[in-house]
Amino acid sequence: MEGALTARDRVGIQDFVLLDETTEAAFLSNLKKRFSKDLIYTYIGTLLVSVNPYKELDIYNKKQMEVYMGVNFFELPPHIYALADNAYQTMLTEYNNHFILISGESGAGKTEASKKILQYYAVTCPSTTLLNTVRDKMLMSNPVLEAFGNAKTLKNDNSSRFGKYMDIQFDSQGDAVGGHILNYLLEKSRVVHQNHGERNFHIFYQLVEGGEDDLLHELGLEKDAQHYNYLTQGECAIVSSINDRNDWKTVKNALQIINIDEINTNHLFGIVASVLHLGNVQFDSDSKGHALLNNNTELRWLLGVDAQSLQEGLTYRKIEVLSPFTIDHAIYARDALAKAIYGQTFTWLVNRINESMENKVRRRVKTVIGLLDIYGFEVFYVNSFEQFCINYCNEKLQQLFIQLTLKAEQEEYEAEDIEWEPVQFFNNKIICDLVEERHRGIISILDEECLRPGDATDLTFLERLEDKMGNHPHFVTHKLADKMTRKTLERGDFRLLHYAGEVTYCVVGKRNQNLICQSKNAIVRECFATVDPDSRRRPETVATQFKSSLLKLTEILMAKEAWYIRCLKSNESKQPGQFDEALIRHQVKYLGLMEHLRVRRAGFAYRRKYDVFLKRYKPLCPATWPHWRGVPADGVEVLVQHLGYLPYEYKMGRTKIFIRHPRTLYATEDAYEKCKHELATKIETCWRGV
Ligand code: AD9
Ligand code: MG
Repeated sequence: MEGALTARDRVGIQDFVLLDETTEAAFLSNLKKRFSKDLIYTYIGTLLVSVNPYKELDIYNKKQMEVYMGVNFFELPPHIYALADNAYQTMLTEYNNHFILISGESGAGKTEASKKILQYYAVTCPSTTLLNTVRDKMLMSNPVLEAFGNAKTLKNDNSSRFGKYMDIQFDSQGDAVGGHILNYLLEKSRVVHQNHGERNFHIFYQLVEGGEDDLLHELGLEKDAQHYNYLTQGECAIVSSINDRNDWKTVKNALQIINIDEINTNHLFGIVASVLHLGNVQFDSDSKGHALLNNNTELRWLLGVDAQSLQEGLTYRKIEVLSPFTIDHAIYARDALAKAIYGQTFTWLVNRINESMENKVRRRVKTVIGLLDIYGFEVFYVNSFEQFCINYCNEKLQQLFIQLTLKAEQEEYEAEDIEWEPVQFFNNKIICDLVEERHRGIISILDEECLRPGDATDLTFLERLEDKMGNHPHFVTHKLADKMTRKTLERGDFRLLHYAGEVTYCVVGKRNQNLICQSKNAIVRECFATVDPDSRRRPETVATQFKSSLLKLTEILMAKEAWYIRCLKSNESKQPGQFDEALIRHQVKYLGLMEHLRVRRAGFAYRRKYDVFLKRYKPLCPATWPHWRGVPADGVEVLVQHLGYLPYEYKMGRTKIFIRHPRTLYATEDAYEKCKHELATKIETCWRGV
């Protein structure tokens, strides 16, 4: 009977914590019910689950933002604005730093989510003209970085090929006054090579398709992507979901807003054009097998570089005397140069963006909210060094999530003597260790092989891996493949059983990519400023640099209060309205959502130190106001009794009160807000005395 349907039946439950049963089937059925009504957001406590709708929903606008401003989390339907607002309000009341970790596999909706959060702060934070200028710059950093750092892959038409952590800086009044970006390992190999069905970075197509005739003429470019080797390998220069011409206009406008002047803008496009010209440089071999440039004309477009030395750089190796390259070497040098130029330009852009977003209002930055949007876990038919780094990064973030939620939560209950039914979960630390452990992990072995003079090859690397890791439960080589997974493996491959699924990595070339920083080619070497200037120390490989940067990132994040958005990909074919149950079940599993739900249900959503809780809420009870003379824990007990908390709703730990459901705290907070105005003067007097 239609009329008898409750809201719960129609739109599902908006917080999984309130589900009648915590089975995977009940979880998926709730998610599916909501998705079919275009309700893509659902909570697990304060964690936000988001399912990619693959269609524009009319829920992201100023009106919606205003609805969510300052409203308690659970009073309105789940929304990304609610999470953004709650992080902001908590920052204001507790004067602490926060970060929002957005995770999920490639194409799940992380980048879209991070943009929506940034828009929310840009629109809803108090503003002045000067502040608005900074906010415009923060917003406009997105189209620029996406043009240079995103590309079409088989998984996502706008896939992030770099990791991004952005701090939004606030002053003591909660005004957004500045921003700062840290970027992580750009997938530079894409500049020179794309797999079938994939593209190079968007900016190349935007320039060629959208660039004004004068500009293209000046840069010696054809108005046709098909003309360029670096743009045609994937055989999909034109993509129906992408409008390169419009995007070109957006990017040019955005460059202006982030203060890149005309001269620098011209230089920037000059470099993009140079990379395309470089890709078209071809080599012939002479009678001795040495490489010769066969097309000299393209070199004149390589701006600012002396053609003679470039020619030598591309065809000769500098040892004591110049020694000629073979064609393979020459192509390698050409591609390495293209990647280096592009990589350096990307770093330069991030630096310029940071300068433009600097806090210039001379108000001290009091707190920050960090937004983390990285490349998602991905598995392709052929997976190489890039996928290894990307998936390792995802593994680290999963580990951080586990540490901050499942593990820390359970340890805290133990430390606080709170009765508790432990929840089992898979801890992926074992896989992180396999990759990064000092002296024993894959990266250490890769380092040793890269820096070992003489006879190291891709296959000796694989042999050393087999020796060291042979028995590891998450590592498989072709020798062990049949036994463990019954799937065969090529001789040059190894397989890792990641938290999110198994990935077969192709070893060939893994060492080469690391060796670029040791290149004998003077120009290539110059472009790699990361090589240690102190030549007595051995240079760091790309993998080791990446490992260190992730370690630093973890430290940055661990010092802040965390909020989580777990993005789920609804289907592989990027279709609106399709809920691929098997695909979603797999993600729910590996993201640990069921475990998170169990911990949340069995546990307590909020906890506060006794003194902090008492200090804030003591005006609500005559016995604790204006001063409580005993120990804070006793004061809190008296206070919550007075407020009518039921025994089930809270527990008293050693140093903190634990509150089971956010509603209880929100009711208390509402009462506090009401009485605050009446007591404003009294509170002030009292706090002065504390
Ligand atoms: V990757 O790891 O960078 O490859 P993301 O960042 O997780 O990936 P992205 O945010 O780029 O995925 O989303 C992929 C596409 O899904 C977008 O280009 C949109 O077309 C679509 N999408 C994602 N989220 C939403 C949404 N909230 N509303 C509508 C969305 N469409
Ligand atoms: Mg992305």
